[in-house]
Amino acid sequence: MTRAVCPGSYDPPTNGHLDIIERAAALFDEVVVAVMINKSKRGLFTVEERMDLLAETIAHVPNVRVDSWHGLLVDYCAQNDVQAIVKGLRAVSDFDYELQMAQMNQGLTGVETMFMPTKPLNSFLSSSLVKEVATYGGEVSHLLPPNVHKRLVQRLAENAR
Ligand code: COD
Repeated sequence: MTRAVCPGSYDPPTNGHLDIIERAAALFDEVVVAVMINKSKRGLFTVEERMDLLAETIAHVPNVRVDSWHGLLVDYCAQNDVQAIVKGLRAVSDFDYELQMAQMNQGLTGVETMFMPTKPLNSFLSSSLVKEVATYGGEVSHLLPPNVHKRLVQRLAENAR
């Protein structure tokens, strides 16, 4: 059985994330979407909320499940029999940092990273830009799964009170 992980912050998940997860699911027997916990970074959504959003978003893909992890990604892979890390690449700027992480991870435990080019439609798309645009009232519904958009609008309204 081949198992891959799509790790990330997912604060919140975007159409770019969803596309990579769906395409990875077509290549591996099982894909785990791992919300990586960074205790020094306070997100707009809690880890549990992100996991719920992801689970709703990928409910139509049977071989995908959601998990979370605090610590090194390579340790998650070793403890969960994960053979490959799948990352989406938006631009050359992503590649610089992603290459470093892939080489570090490969050196640590031998786990391989596979890069998947994003669809051109999603190449400018990041969780942080979406949050910034939405905070100032910009239209982002076309960039997010509908459940995520709904929760984002709610959360920004709660925070503005
Ligand atoms: N199109 C396609 N793919 C995309 C898009 C898009 N528009 N946006 C994001 N992605 C992909 C990228 O592959 C990205 O890596 C992934 O989705 C997740 O994106 P984010 O923004 O949610 O998450 P990041 O980039 O903050 O995640 C970084 C990690 C948490 C994966 C990384 O820091 C990590 O592995 N941390 C664990 C600790 C560790 O092991 N550190 C040592 C690393 S060598």
